[in-house]
Amino acid sequence: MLLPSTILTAVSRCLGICALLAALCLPVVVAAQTGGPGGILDPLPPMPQPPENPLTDQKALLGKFLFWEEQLSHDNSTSCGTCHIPEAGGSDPRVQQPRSIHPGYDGIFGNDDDVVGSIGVVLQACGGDTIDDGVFFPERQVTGRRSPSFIAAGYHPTLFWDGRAGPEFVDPETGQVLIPVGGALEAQAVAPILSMVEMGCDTLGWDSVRQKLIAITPLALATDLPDDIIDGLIQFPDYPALFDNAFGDPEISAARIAFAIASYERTLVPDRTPFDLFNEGINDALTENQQLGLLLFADNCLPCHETPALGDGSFRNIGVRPAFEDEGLGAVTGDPEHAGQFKSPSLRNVGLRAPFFHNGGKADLDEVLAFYNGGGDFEPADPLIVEMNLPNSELAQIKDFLEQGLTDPRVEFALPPFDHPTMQPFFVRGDSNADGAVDISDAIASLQFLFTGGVILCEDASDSNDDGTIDIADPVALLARLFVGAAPLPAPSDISFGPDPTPDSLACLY
Ligand code: HEC
Ligand code: HEC
Ligand SMILES: [Ca+2]
Ligand SMILES: [Ca+2]
Ligand SMILES: [Ca+2]
Ligand SMILES: [Ca+2]
Repeated sequence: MLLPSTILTAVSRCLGICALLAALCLPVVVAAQTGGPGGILDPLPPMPQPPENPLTDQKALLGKFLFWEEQLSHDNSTSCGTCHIPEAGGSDPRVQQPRSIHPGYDGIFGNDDDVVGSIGVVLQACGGDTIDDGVFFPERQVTGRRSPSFIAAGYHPTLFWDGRAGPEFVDPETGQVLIPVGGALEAQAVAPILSMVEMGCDTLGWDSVRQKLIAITPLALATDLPDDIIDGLIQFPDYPALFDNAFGDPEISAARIAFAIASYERTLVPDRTPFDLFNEGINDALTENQQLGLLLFADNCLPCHETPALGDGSFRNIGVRPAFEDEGLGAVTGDPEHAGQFKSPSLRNVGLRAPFFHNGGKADLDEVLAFYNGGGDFEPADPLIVEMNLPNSELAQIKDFLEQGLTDPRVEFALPPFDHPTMQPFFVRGDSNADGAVDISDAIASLQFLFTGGVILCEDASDSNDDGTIDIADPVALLARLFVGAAPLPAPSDISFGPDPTPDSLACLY
């Protein structure tokens, strides 16, 4: 078999720059022979679509509305997109927020098994009463795993870190199998909406979701609507009209919600990374350093990341944490062989997505590479995870390749088709100085804002009494809460982080 030109270029550059790396290049050439005609790997194909849900522009448009629809959560706070943002590599950017921590297996905050999860909803009865969950109450709950990317997820036959969604899609309302194979995106999409951690309340059913969608104005809470959404709203001002456009009649069902969201996700193909351009023969799309990183990646990482998506969706225990803490696939299949196995995800746009792994346990790519270099942190069951013992200079090259070479600029900068509305900012009422706590210093910041020209990032947070204006009554209300034991401030109160439920003209620049 003839070697593709690009890999020859890469190899010769490698040899040219550093003859010492020749030994390293050899196995890469072998790997390259298994690749496609364009270069090292086959180009990213169109996203697979099941025949039962063929992709149409109309369904994808509805899916885009639904994916970014905050009103799809029972408390109007959270859309799919709240936890899955393109600019964050398809994951949740709220990781600096201390409230994003889940206490992990031991239930105790502040130690090694803690997880960087995603902030969801307060555990709540659908009638409105909050429920003390003994962990997060009265705050919002946090998912027990890191939010993975929704972009390129459709290349995996099964979804979630533990593979519990797909390939079959069963209609949650009728129990009928609607898609026997290839329906992982559909199967996944119906889960968060009713989940009482992510978007739902304890007894939420599809009838309530349907009634709500019929009644609301689409994307009424979102701002900066992209052009296709604005055009869509002009033609189809409500959800029945959008469903009619997508499916031929206005009926709203769980299956149709799933079909539409999955269709939208299938339009998001992140195939304009520097790596893709290099693979197409544009040799300077990757810097020489990144090309060397690619060779090292091909040599060390391809067994599990060798698909055009750069993640083969196979399940492995690579030793991120002891398997008993989170059994991953093992808990889904009940097979002890699968204990601690998690899905090898697509690495496209991984540079935008820190922290890493199913527990968000590695803060950056340096930590991920140190992890692989040492052969895992805990006994990896997978024989392919072995000490690599690469020098730091080579780890830096792999990092450069991963971080720069795999980032699609349209994802990073939210350009079409990755453009999207802006979700409501979350804040804590009373927290004028935005340090996460509500105390006397907030009253001072609020007074400085009023009288000495101090700056406030989130005016809504300073509007302690939520009357839509900031004046002396706000620090007074805050001081009453702090020192006279007055009732909690209006939602999102000083004890619960969230969006402003009452519209006003105040700005919140988080
Ligand atoms: C509160 C945050 C949150 C919300 C809201 C949310 N997700 Fe997720 N999403 C997650 C987390 C966390 C996971 C991983 C869960 C696991 O693996 O157990 C996940 C997993 C996924 C995956 C699987 C990716 C893969 O490679 O396995 C997809 C796709 C996805 N979500 C899409 C959606 C859609 C569509 C919605 C809305 C209907 C949604 N998410 C709502 C946090 C969220
Ligand atoms: C034995 C298979 C295997 C090999 C070899 C392997 N990986 Fe992985 N990779 C995985 C699995 C499985 C996960 C998810 C593990 C988890 O979260 O528990 C993963 C996750 C990752 C992630 C985190 C992605 C995210 O979104 O959180 C990065 C980055 C990564 N791998 C890079 C690499 C690099 C670089 C190499 C080579 C040095 C490599 N991998 C080698 C299987 C592998
Ligand atoms: Ca813990
Ligand atoms: Ca504060
Ligand atoms: Ca006020
Ligand atoms: Ca308000």
